[in-house]
Amino acid sequence: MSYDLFYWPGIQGRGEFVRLALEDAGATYRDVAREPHGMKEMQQLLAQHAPLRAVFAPPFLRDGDRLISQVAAILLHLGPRLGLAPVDEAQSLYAHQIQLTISDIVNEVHDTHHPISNALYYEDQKDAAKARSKAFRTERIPKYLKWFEAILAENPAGSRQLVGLTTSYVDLSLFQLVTGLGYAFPRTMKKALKTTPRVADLTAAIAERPRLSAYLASDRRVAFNEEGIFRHYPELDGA
Ligand SMILES: N[C@@H](CCC(=O)N[C@@H](CS)C(=O)NCC(=O)O)C(=O)O
Repeated sequence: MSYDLFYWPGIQGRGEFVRLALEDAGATYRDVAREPHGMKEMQQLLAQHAPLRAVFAPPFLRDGDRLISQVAAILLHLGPRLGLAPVDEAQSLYAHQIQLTISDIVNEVHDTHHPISNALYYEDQKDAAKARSKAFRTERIPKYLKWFEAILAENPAGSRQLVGLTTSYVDLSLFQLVTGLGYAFPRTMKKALKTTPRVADLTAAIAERPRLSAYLASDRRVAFNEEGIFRHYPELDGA
């Protein structure tokens, strides 16, 4: 079984949440847009509107004749197939809810550097970005992190995973979220993680998973940069 992942080359972006699941499971997959002529293939798929195959934006996944977009939907599809999802139906839905919440905060992260429009440069919306980031740092990061911390604390099976007994795709996504926030807002996150030790421990443990640590050290893992979702602008971190 091989999957085709479609995502913009040169950034981790939202595609990375999918990539981490594929890599952790040791799945065979093509990262199509990183291949020669792959961008053309991606653009052609974006332009089609066939029933059950219309996608609005990358990332999207091709699995046989299925085309699936939206990170949370892609992971809902992939999770059980990769052995990275709870088997129980209620837990599976709960994992999906958590993943959708991660999509929500990812949108908020994006809006810290592009609060007005994607069509404008960061430099053209810097004042709004500073105001937006201040609220994000002081209100939203603590609220989200405390929510994840409480879920971990209250998991009856222990705080090594968000849902159920074993690691699932949401744990990998929480790792990516916390790592990305640590890149973008290092001052804020250094303080915040002191008050959410379970989130910090989970993030560290995920990075040690054998296939994932090999991936993170490989050149398949694009470095964080100022083109992606998680961007480091010191002025937005209250510096
Ligand atoms: N909610 C979607 C967001 C997808 C999205 O915004 N993709 C970005 C790249 S990370 C994009 O290419 N957007 C184009 C657009 O919105 O016009 C998801 O989680 O997959």
